[in-house]
Amino acid sequence: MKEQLEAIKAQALKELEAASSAAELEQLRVNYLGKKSPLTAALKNMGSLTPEERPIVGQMANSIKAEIAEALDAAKEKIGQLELANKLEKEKIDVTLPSKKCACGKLHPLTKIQREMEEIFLGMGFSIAEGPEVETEYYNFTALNTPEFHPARDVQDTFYITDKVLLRSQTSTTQVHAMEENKPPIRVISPGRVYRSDAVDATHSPMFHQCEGLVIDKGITMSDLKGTLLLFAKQMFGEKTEIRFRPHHFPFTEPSCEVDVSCFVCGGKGCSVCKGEGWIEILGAGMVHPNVLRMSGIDPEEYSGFAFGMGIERIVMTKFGISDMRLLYENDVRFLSQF
Ligand code: 2NM
Repeated sequence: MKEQLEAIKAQALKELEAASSAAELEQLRVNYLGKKSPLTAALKNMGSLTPEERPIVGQMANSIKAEIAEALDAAKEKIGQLELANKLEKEKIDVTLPSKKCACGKLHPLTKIQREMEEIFLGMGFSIAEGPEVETEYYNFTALNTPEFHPARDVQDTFYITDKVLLRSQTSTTQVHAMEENKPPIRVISPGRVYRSDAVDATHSPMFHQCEGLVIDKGITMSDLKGTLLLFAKQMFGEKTEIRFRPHHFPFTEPSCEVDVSCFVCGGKGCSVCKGEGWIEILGAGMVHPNVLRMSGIDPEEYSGFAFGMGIERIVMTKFGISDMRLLYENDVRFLSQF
C-alpha cells in the first residue's frame, strides 16, 4: 500500500513538472485530488489493512495529498507568470512605429484665397467687416450713388425678394454700414457672397464671392490707393508683380479705374494665362464719390477715401489655372484635393 501511495505521488509530481498550461494543471488537480483520484481509491481499500497500519497509511495519504496540493500551487504560480509574460510579449505595442496616414480634409480654394487676402489686408491695418447677404435697395444701390434707373438695379440683374429687399449684388453694402457706424479713419475689407442674376457658364455664376476694400481719412489720395494695391498685388502674386491703372467708370467712385497686374506666369512677355497681353485684370477701384460719403454722414470737404473691389473666383481661377468656374461649386473631391 505504501509503495502504491509513493508511486501515485511520484507520478503526480512528474506530471505536474511537465504541465505547461493552467488548463492542464486544473485537469491534474481533478485527477489527483478529486473524488475519483487514485489516492481516494487507495484510501477506500484501507479496510484490508490491520488496525496498526491504518493510521500510518492514513497519515501518509494525507501528507501526500498536501504535498501534491503544494506542488500544484507552486506549478500554478510558475505557469501563471509564464502565461502573463507570454501575453505581454504577444500584446506588446511599439509606440514608436509611424501611425497610419488618415485622409485629411482641405480648405476649399475659395476659402484659401479669401483667407490669404484677409491676412494681407490685416497686415496693412485693415479690419474685416461682414454683413447680411439680404439687404435693402438703399444699401445696395442708393447709398452707393447708383441712379434710380441704372441697369444694375433691374430685376434682370439683381435678385429681389420684395420691392425694396434684395440679395446684395456687391459687398460694398457692408462698407456703407461701416461708414454710418464709425468715424474716420476707416480701413475695412468686406469679403463675402454676392448674388447676380447671371446664367451659369464657365465664367459666370448667380452666386460668387467678392472682397471689397475701403479707406477713409483726411488727405487720402489716389497714391494711397496705388501703394495699397501694389503691396497687395506683390504679396498675392509675387514680389516682381507690377500694377497698372486704366480709366473706368463706377457710380460709387470718381475717378474710377480698373487695375491689372503683370502676368505672374510670363512676367509680362505674354503667354496663355494672360492671353498674350502680359497683364491680367483683377479689380476695380477709385476715389469714393462725395455723394457716397455725404449720404453715410461723412463730410467730403473734410475727408476723402479710396475703395476697391475684386471677385475672389477670378483670382482663384487665374492663380490655380482653373478654366471653368463651375468646378468651384461642384465639390468633387477629385478636384478639391488638388489644392
Ligand atoms: C468696386 C470698384 C470700385 C467700392 C466702393 C465702395 C464704397 F462703399 F466705398 F462706396 N466699396 N467698394 C468699389 C469701388 C467697388 O468693385 C469693382
